[in-house]
Amino acid sequence: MCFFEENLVPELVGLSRDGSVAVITVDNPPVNALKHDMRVGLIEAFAQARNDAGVAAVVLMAAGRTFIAGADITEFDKPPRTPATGDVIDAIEAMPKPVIAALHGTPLGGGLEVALGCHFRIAAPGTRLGLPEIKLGLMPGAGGTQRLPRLVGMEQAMAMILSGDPIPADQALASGLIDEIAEGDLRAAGIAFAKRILAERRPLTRARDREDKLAALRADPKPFDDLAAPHLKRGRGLEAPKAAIEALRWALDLPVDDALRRERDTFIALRNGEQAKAQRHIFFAEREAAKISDLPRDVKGRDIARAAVIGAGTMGGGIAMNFANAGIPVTIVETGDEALKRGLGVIEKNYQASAKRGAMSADSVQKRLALIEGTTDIGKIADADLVIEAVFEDMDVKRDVFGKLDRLTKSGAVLATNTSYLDVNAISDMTQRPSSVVGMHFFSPANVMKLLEIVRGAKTAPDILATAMSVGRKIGKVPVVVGVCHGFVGNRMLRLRSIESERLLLEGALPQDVDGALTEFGFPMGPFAMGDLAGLDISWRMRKAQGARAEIADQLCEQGRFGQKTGKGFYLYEAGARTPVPDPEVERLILATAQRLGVIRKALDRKEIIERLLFPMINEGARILEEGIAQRPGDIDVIWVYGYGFPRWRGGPMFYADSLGLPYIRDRLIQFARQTGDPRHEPAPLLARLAEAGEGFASLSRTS
Ligand code: 3H9
Repeated sequence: MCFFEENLVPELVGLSRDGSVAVITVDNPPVNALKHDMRVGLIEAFAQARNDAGVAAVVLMAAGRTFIAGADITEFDKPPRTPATGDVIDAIEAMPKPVIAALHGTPLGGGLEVALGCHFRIAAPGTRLGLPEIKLGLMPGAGGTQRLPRLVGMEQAMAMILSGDPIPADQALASGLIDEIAEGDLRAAGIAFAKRILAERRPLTRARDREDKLAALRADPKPFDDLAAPHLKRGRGLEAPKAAIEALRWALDLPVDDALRRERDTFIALRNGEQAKAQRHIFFAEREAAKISDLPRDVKGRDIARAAVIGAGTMGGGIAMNFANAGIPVTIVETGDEALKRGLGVIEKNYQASAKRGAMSADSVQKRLALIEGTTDIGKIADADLVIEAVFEDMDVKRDVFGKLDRLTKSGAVLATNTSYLDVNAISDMTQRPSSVVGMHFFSPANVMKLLEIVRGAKTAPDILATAMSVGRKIGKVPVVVGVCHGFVGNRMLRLRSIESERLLLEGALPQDVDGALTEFGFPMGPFAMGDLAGLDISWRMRKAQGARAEIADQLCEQGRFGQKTGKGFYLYEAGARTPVPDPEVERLILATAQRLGVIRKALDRKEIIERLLFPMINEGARILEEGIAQRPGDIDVIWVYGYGFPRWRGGPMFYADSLGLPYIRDRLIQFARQTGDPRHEPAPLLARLAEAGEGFASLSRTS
C-alpha cells in the first residue's frame, strides 16, 4: 500500500511508503544513468527517509528496464560536479536504517557501486551485474575497487573489474554479491525483504567494514601478484587495467577511506585522459551507427523467425552459427553431400571447442546444433524469412544463386549477399525483386567477429534495410550501414594499407618491421602475419583476376608459399606452430626485388611506417565520407575497431586523425604523393578543406 508518493526531483527520484518501509525509485529512461540531478535527488530522498521517524527501512529501486546502469557518460567531458556518486553512496552507507537495493536489468558501473553502498542487495532473475568501466578506459570510481573485493573476494572482483563483463544473478548470489534472488514483483519482494530484516533485527552490514574475504591475502599478499599478472599482460599499453590493479591492491594495503579517496582521484585522471576519450567516442559511435539518418522513424524491421544460409564453407558455417546462437533456426544449403558434411563437421568442432574451453555447456552445444539443419535441397529455403548467400565471389555463381532465391523464397523474404567486394546493385538486378536485396557483409571468423557491414543497394527498401540492421543486432553483431562501392568501407580502406605495406618492403622494411610497428600501435596483428593466417593465395587469385600485381606477395605465391597452411609465407612456421618466424630467404627475395626494380632501400622507423600505413587509409576514409558511402566518421571508426582490430583506445582511424590534427596528415600525404608518385595519396578534397578550416572529422558529425 502506498501512503504517499512524492517526486523529489521532478521525474527523476520518487519516494513512496509501505508501512514503515520507504521505497525510493529512480526514473531516468532509458537506462537510469546516474546524472547530476539524480544524485541530488537521491541525497535528498535518503535525508528524508533518515529524518522520518516513521521510516524503519528503505528499498532503493529503479523504474523502467534497468536499475542504474552507471554514471552518465555524457557528463565525463564536463568538469565533475558535486554531489558525486561517492557522496550518494556515503549518504546511503551511513544510514542508521537498513537500505536494500532491489536490482533488475543491468546494474552496472556507478549503479552497481550504489548497490554496493546499500546494506543488502536482492535481484530479479535475469539481472546482470557488472563493473564495465574498463571498457571505457576507466576503472570504477565510486568504491567498486574497494567494496567489491570485500564482498566477493579478490579473485572474483579482479575478474569482474578487469574484464568488465557482467555476471548473472545466480553467480552473484553464489559469490556473496547479492543476498537473494527475488521472484515475482520486485517492489513487493524488496518490501518483504526489508520487513524480514527488521523482524529478525539483522545487523546492518557495510561492505566497507567486511574484512573476512581479504584476511588471507592480507596475511600473504603474494597470490595477488599471480592473479594480477595475466590481466596486466593482456592490458599492455593500456592505462586503465594497470590503475585498476593498483586500486585493488589498496584494498589490502590502505585504510578504506584513503583507498576510496585515491580511487576517485585516479578515476578522474583516467576520465580526463586520451585513452578514455577515445573509448567513449567508440561507445557513442557504436550506438549512433545503429541509426540510419534518412530512414523514417516508423519503419520497423521484419520479424526473422527462420533463416537460411547458402554455402557451408567457412563463412557460411560461421554465419549460420550466429543464428543458432541467437536461438533462430537456420538451414544451410550446399550443392554436394561431401561439402555439406564437411561444413557441418566444422560447426560441430567449433562448438565442441567452446565447450572444452568452458565457454559453453554441453547442453547448449546440443541446443544450438539442433537449430542447424543441413541440406542439399535448395527448395528447403521456401519458408525462410531471411536468406544469406555466402558462396564463391564470382558474379556468374551469384547470378545462378540469386536466380534460384528469386524463384524459391517466399514473398517478403529478405535476400542478402555476403559479398565482400562485388556490386550489390548488380546482384539485386539479377532478381525480380531488387528492393528485397541487401548486403550483409560478415567478417571472418563470422561467428566471432562483431562487425557486420550492411550494404544498402540503390533499390534496397527501407524496411529491408531496417530488418538487416535489427537482425544483425539480434545475432550479437555491430551492424553499420555502408553504400555500394568496391570493398565497401572496411576493405576499400584496407586495400590502401595493403598496397603501402608491400611498398614499404621494397623501400626498406622487412615484414617483421611492418607487423611490429602495427602491433606496437595496438593492432592484434600486422598485415603480413594476417596474410599468412588467411592464406596468401586468396588475394593472389583476386589480383590475377583483376590484372593487378603485388611484387613480393606474388613471388611468394609463385613459390607455393601460401602462409601458415603451407608452413611458409611471409614468415616461416614450424610444424604445427602458428608463431611467425622471420625468414632470411624472404629478406633475400625482398632485397633482390628492390634491386631489380631500382628502388634504393633506406631505414624506416616505426613512426614513418605507421604514418605510411594509416594516413592513406584515413585519406580514403575522407573520400568515402564525401561519396556518402559511410554516413558519418564515427561509423568508419566502428568498422575499423570491430572488424579490423584497430585499437579501441585510439578511437578508430578518423578519431585518431583528429587527435593528430588534419593539417599534419594533409602535409604528410602531400609528401607521400611526391615520394611514391601515387596520386591516391593526394589529400582528399574533404580532408584538405577540413584541415584548411582548422576543423576535424568530428565537426561533420556535429553538423549532420
Ligand atoms: C561509471 O559508472 C563510472 C563509475 O564507476 C564512477 C562514477 C563516479 N550514460 O546501449 P543502448 C544511452 S562508467 C549515458 O542502446 P541497450 C545510450 O547511449 C559507466 N548514456 O541500450 C543509448 O542512447 P541513444 C558504466 C547511456 O539496452 C541509450 O542509452 N556503465 C549510458 O542495448 C540506450 O543504450 C556502463 O558502461 C550511460 N551510462 O543496453 C554501461 N548507457 O538511444 C553502458 C547507455 O541516444 N551502457 N546510454 O543512442 C551499456 O552497456 C548499455 O547501454 C546497457 C543497455 C547494457 C545499459
